[in-house]
Amino acid sequence: MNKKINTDQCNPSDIRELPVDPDSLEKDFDHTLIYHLGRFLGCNPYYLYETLSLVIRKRVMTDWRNTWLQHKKKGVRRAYYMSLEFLIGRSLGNHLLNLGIQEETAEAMQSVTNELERILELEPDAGLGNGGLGRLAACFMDSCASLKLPVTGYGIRYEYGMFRQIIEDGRQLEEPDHWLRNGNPWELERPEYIQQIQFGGHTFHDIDHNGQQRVRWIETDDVLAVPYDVPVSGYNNNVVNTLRLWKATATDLFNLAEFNAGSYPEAVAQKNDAEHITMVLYPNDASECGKELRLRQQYFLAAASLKDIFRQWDKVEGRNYSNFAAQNVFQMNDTHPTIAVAELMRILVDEKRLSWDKAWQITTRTMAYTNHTLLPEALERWPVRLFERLLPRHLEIIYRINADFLHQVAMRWPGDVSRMQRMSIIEEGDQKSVRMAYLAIVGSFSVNGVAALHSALIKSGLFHDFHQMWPGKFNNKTNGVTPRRWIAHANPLLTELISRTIGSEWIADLSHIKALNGYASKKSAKFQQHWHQIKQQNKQRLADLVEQECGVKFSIDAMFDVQVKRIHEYKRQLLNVLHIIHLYSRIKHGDTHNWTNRCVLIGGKAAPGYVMAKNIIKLISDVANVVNNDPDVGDLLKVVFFPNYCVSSMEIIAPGTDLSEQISTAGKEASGTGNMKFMMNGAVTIGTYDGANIEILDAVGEENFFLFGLRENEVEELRYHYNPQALIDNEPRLAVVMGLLESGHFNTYEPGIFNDLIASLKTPHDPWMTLADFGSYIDAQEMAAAAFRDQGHWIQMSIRNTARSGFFSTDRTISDYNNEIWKLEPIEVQTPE
Ligand code: JNB
Repeated sequence: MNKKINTDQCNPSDIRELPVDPDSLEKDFDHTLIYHLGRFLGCNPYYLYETLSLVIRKRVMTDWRNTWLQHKKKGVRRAYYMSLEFLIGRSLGNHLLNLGIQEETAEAMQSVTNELERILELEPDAGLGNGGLGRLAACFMDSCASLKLPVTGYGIRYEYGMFRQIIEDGRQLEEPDHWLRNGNPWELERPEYIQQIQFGGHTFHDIDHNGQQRVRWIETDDVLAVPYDVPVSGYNNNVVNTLRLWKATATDLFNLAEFNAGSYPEAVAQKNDAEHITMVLYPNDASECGKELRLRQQYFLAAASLKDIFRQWDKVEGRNYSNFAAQNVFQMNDTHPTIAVAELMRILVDEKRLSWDKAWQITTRTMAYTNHTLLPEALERWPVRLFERLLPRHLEIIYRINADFLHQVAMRWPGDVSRMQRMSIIEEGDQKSVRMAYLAIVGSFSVNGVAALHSALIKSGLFHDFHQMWPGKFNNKTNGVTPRRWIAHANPLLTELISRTIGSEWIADLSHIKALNGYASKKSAKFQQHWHQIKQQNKQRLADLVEQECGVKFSIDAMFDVQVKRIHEYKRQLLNVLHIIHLYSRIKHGDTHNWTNRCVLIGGKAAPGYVMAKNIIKLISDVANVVNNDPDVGDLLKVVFFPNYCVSSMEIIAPGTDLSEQISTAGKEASGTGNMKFMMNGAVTIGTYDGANIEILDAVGEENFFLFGLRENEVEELRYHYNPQALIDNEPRLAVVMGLLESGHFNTYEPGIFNDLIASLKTPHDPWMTLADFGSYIDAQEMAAAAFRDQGHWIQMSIRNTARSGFFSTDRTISDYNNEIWKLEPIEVQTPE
């Protein structure tokens, strides 16, 4: 046999790097287009994108293979990032940047197009996530590769990603996102690593031939998990990590029983049931849906990934698990994959035949949990009844974990029955359920929040009892974003200016960006002029996109005021609308002395079942309509609701923004990451004292940030005597705005449609206390407007924001995870001669 066929014996030097000079790239492009795709230059341009992706994919193969060989060496400690969401966006442009072949590729493509950009835009976004949590996972993967850390991502290959948002008559409609319709050149199917996943059935307890208790999980309905690998290239370092995404399919035996009974179509139809598991991403951001299919997805991911890890472990180490915890660590992205705690116990106890205590030791030394939200509606609870039916063995295991845990609680706080009830993993009541966050905390050695305030609030509030019990488990890891995608790729003009000025080390190590600070003072007029010119060009690029998508003309001399994020009451898009109405009413009253022209852009998706969020979209659209079509308003104010906000639109939006709106009710936004993308691109923030805003404020100083609103403790204090009507009565500006809104001025032809929204603002029980911050928000907006009129000063603020964004790189975040939780060694990579 040819020994090269055996991948284990494949030497790194066996695989040659393919050449990346323009000439070779061009030849390979022509060759691939004709001989692989069977198409020619005049074809549908999508095929040009596909061809170029295949050509570039070949250029990552060698490094991918070499990285993999390093990871699987005996004794290498590895981490696994488990997430139901990876919001990757586009890949081609990102790989060109990381491989350092942007210019070569542009040159190679000259005969096809002199605008490589147009080809990159044909790639559909991989929208396998909702928002912050999913995009964070993608930024983390980028930083792990760039830091050479042996980290593998595990996720789900949804057939349909995040829905496409259509705005019709000001209302959101959802369209399915069949992103895989034309195939995906960035994935590699690996049927050789298929896993079989069990569901349902029942457990069978007996004694084995050694007289040991043994449990078998039998008569299950099984599905297959097929891995699809996606390469994650590091920046300029020859590392290519792997994101392994699982697709569900029917087992080969799926049809046997029915087939033999003669019902062939019914048997084949079962294949569908299996494939439903990975059909669609649940579009709920920060709210639980409680659907059975969702629990199936969660278990499917956890089980397939753990089996995959044990397959690799057993191959290298044999059936000896004494070093398992020393060499493996799982980071769970929120509670979504938390069933992995019970699954790991099941594998170790039932399949590998370890004692319960040994298995528990291993589990609680390998699992780590990140919390991403304090909102109570986002805390996952699964009915015990559902568990009984779907995962009967796991329910038994969870009961045992809970019994042992409650015993510990009882030892520490004897007789404290109410504490036992509060802390129990099983919630009693008419609908008994499993509290997944508690299972995650009990099963993990590390629990972290995603910004300083959020981590503090977890300890003092949400998980207070658990913090008392295990203070050492709790820690903070402030989020970040990758400067590769969010500056170097999204903002090539600024990238060129920065690198020309301070060198290009900042791309691999964003702490270097602080060298820009020196260019924010009076003496660097030339640099500031360049900075301004680039901002204007980026604003024009955004204005063109806005005109194309919304049919509204933005003038680049106006202040571009932007709020893009999921639509949610706690994020308070309504507060933004109240400010817009305030500006509109000032214009109508002729109160435009010392005016700053503004273009306000709001974008984001509402969960399809979240009625209030959908009403907010309708209100923004209707207000925009009135404002944009009122001849009294003209260029003083423009407003758009930007449809289908996604990763690739943020790549245009962030560089073109002047003012970044981060206006959540204090204590509600765990971190925010959009705030960091804007900051890096030189936008100034108007924001509350919430999430990572606090750390941004800390970095830039109050003179470079428009802070407003109640603090978290003030919000909580005010709840007891919140009186919105009194606020309206005592604040004429608010009275005018509410009057206009209630008059039906923005919904003349649909009277009453905003009554619920208005009522939500006026009730003393408004959890988001929007009106409480109105006055100070309007004041801060006026300060921002005044500051913008002094363009020289504004540019300096803009430069300082970028210059002080070093802390918000995911390279820093991941270094923190690694130093304090994962403890991995960067891998050695062979650099080719
Ligand atoms: C989320 C998120 C949280 C829970 C569910 C879905 N959270 C999504 C966001 C925070 C941001 C923060 C990012 C990254 O840490 O995206 O995480 O910057 O402040 O809001 C969820 C979904 C289904 C069930 C339960 C929870």
